[in-house]
Amino acid sequence: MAETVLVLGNKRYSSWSLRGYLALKFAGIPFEENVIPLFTSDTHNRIKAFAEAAPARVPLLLTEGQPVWDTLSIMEYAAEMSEKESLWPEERYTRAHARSVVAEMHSGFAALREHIPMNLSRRDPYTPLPQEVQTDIDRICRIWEDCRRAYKEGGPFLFGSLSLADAAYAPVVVRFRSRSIPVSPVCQTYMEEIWRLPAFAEWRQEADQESWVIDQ
Ligand SMILES: N[C@@H](CCC(=O)N[C@@H](CS)C(=O)NCC(=O)O)C(=O)O
Repeated sequence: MAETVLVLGNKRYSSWSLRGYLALKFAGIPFEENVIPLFTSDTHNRIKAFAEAAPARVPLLLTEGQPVWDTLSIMEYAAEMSEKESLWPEERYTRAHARSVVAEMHSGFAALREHIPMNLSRRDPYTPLPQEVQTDIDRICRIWEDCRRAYKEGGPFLFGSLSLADAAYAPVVVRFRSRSIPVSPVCQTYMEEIWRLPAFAEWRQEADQESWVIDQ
């Protein structure tokens, strides 16, 4: 097996996998991918076969002969191993702010997740939006707008230059786009920046080639 392997779910659907994948790509860490189809009768066993001690969830990183699981841990590992610039902002409070918005993504937005799962092959408007979904959308737009206002001098991403916060919110960009969610011009511009990222473009190309499609 290669030195570093990232076990992923289907690229069309696996939002957590996309976050882990972008974190490693942003960090410039070379890795092999192993894509496991989700929602099948042997998904559990196929993931478990990589690491009995880890939960049967993707993404799962195998490196240094050991498993690293849960996206936040994979992101932190990527940040520590980054061969390029830091994946967290340099300034201490800005770094804490970035960790806050990543943690909020990791533990929150249940309504958005439930009603608008990531699906890269879907393009149809969702109307009317349930109130709890609109509340999640409004909160995310507030986060993006606050970040863009505070850090716009540093570049086009949430914290100016590319950071793990952008990896965390990339699947939200897919969700908003797939269901034509109306957002402010600032949010729209940010979404376009994420859409154009070379690592994300590669992911989308591979997602398009996946033959296995589910209806969701
Ligand atoms: N908290 C975990 C969540 C990971 C997760 O739920 N992944 C989904 C795919 S996006 C999964 O592995 N599903 C497989 C299954 O439930 O059988 C993380 O942050 O990595």
